[in-house]
Amino acid sequence: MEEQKRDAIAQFCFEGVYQSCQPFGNGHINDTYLVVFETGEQKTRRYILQRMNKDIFSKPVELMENIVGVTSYLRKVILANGGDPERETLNVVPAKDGKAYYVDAQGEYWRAFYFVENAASFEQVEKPEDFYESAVAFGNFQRQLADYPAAALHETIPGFHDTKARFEVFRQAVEKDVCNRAASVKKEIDFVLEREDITGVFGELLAKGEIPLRVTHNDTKLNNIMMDNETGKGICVIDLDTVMPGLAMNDFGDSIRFGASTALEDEQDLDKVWCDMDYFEAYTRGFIEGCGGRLTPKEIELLPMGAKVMTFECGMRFLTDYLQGDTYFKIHRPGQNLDRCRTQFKLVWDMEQKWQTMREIVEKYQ
Ligand code: ADP
Ligand code: GN1
Ligand code: MG
Repeated sequence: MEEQKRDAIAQFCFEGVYQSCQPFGNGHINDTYLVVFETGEQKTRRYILQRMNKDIFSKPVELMENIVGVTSYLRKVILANGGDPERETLNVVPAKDGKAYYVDAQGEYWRAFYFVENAASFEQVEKPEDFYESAVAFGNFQRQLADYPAAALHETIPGFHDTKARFEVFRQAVEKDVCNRAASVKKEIDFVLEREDITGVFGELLAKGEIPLRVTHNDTKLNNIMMDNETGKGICVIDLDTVMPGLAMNDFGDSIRFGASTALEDEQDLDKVWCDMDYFEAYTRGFIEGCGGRLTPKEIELLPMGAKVMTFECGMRFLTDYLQGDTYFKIHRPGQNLDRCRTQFKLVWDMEQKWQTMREIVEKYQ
C-alpha cells in the first residue's frame, strides 16, 4: 500500500517537494489522505488524495466527469458573484497526463483536490449558529446548481435515495442472513418492518408530479462541508460523488439526521441521542434562506418528512450492512454499523414524538 500511495502521488501535478502523506478525515467511503509538499522556505502546500471506492462507485470515470462538470460550473457561478473559486468549490488537481484521475497497476482509481485551507469540517454541531451557517451553504449549493443541465449528470449510484428499493434490499438481507446476525437484532428489524409505509412517500409524490426533481448533493452531512475558521460560515461543499438529480427534502433531511442529533452517529449510549429542536430550527431557517426562495410550498411542508425518511433510510442501510457483514460502510470496531443503526432509529422515534413541533417550526418559515 505504501508503494501504491507513493506511485499515485508521483502521478499528480503537485507543486514542490514531497513531505508527507497521512490518512485524513472520517469519511465512510473513500480512502482519504492529506498530502503535504514543501514549496519554498517554510512554505507548504496541502492536497487531498483519495483512492476512490470502486466497489461502491463502479464507474469512476463517469463519476469524475460529473465532478469536473459540476466544479467548473460552480467556478463560473462563484466568479460571477464576486466569490473566491479557490476556496468556495472543490478544485481538482489533474494527473500528469491531464486526466482528472489516475489508474494504478492494480486498477485502483486515484484523484486529488486542493486542500481547502483555513477551514474545518465537523463531526458534531456545537452551537445552533454553526448549524445554521452549514444550512445556508447547502441551500446555496442547491441554488447555484439550479440551472445545471441535469441530463449531463451520470447516476453514480443508481437509486441512491430510492428508499423503497433499499427496503427490498434490506428485506433480502434479513432473509439471507449470511452472517447469522438477524436473530440478535430482531428489535431493529421489526422497527424497519413496522414503518414500511414511509418508504414510498416521496416516490409517489414524484410520480404524481407534486414535487420536483432537482440537482442535489445527496450526502449533506456536516463533515461534507468546510466551515471557515474566521467567519464561521460554510465556505465549501465537498464530497461531490453523489451530486445527481434528487429531492430538496432529502438534502435537508440528511443534514438533520447527522447534525441535529445530540450525539455522534455511532454513540452507544442511546440516552444521549435526541433530535434537538433548536438545531432543527436553525437548520430549517438556514436551508430555506440558502435555497433563495426556490423551494415550493409543498417542498417546505415536506421538510420534516425529509428528515424522517433520510434518518430511517440511513439506519436501514447501516442495519443492512451489519447483516451483510459490514462490506459497505467503513468500520473501526465490530458492531459499529449496528450502533450507527441504533442511533438513527432512536432519532426516528424521537422525531415521531416531536412531529407536531417540527411541523410548526417549518410553518414559521413558509
Ligand atoms: P468520503 O466519501 O469517504 O466521505 P470525503 O470526500 O467526504 O470522503 O472526504 C473525507 C474527509 O476529508 C472530509 O469529511 C473532510 O474532512 C476531508 N476533505 C475532503 N476533501 C477536502 C478538501 N478539499 N479540503 C480539506 N479537507 C477535505
Ligand atoms: C456515507 O461518504 P460519506 O461518509 O460522506 C454515505 C452516505 C451516508 C453516510 C452515513 C456514497 O457518507 O450516503 O448517509 O455515509 N455515502 C455513500 O454517515 O454511500
Ligand atoms: Mg464524506
